[in-house]
Amino acid sequence: MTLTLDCNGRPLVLGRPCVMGVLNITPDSFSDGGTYLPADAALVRAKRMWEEGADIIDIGAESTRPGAPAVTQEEELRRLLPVLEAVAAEVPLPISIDTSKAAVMRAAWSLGAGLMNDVTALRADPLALETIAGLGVPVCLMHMRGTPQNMQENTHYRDVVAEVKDFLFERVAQCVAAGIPRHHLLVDPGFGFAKDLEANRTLLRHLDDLASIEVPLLVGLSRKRMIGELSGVESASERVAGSVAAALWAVSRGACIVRVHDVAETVQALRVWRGLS
Ligand code: HH2
Repeated sequence: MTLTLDCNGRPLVLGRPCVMGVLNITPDSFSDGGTYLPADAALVRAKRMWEEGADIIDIGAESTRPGAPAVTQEEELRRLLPVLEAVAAEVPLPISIDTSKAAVMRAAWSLGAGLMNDVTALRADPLALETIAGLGVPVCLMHMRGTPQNMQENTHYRDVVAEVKDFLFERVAQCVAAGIPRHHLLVDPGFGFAKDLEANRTLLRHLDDLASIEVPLLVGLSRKRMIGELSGVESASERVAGSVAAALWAVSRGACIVRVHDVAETVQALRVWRGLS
């Protein structure tokens, strides 16, 4: 049976691998910081991703790259709300919000956002669990240790696959206990979040082990440092082909949604991959 997520009235059909287009409205994101900070540029980018075949757009107003400074709630809302309002009015796709703050989740929901993407798996804000349960909005729970400020000091694992799986199992159980329906949940191993190249590779090789959580899997590999390390390409914006290769690897091992900066290239690759499978 095909699972359809109701994202605030906009359906996200998970019957085939879906493409989540990244829209960073930050001055400091690792690969596109500053580019889409002006609201008009962000809207143009969102429309473009829709035309290119994205299934959902993920808007982030706070960078989570290693070492990125935390952003206040006021600043996050100031960046996010005008862009979200414009995108929700002009692009019919479901909209995800990359945030860890309950107040941002609530404000975004009231403007039409339909999925919350929390890199802290609803642990950073003590009100986040009850906010998600109360709104009835789907949520993506991601694995990370520490915070973006200190996570790369904490990359040693005894068994990274078991640890990430146990963490996600436990967060899913906590969400269900708090009243969030299981069919509103997505999980993400968090590539590059408190993980070095070896940990990322091990997780990718064993991605299908995470199927036992029985919650759809989202992965974000696009342009990340590991793509640079594996390909030898220094500049993040030039890691497109490597990112597409990694996305195909991930969907062939069970990922339902790939979070990407390069929508057209990923959509084309996935169409060919599906046509051949
Ligand atoms: N990666 C980033 C941000 N949010 N969310 C999920 N669920 N999974 C990810 O892998 C993930 C994420 C980092 O990428 P990006 O948004 O491009 O950079 P920055 O955090 O610097 O804005």
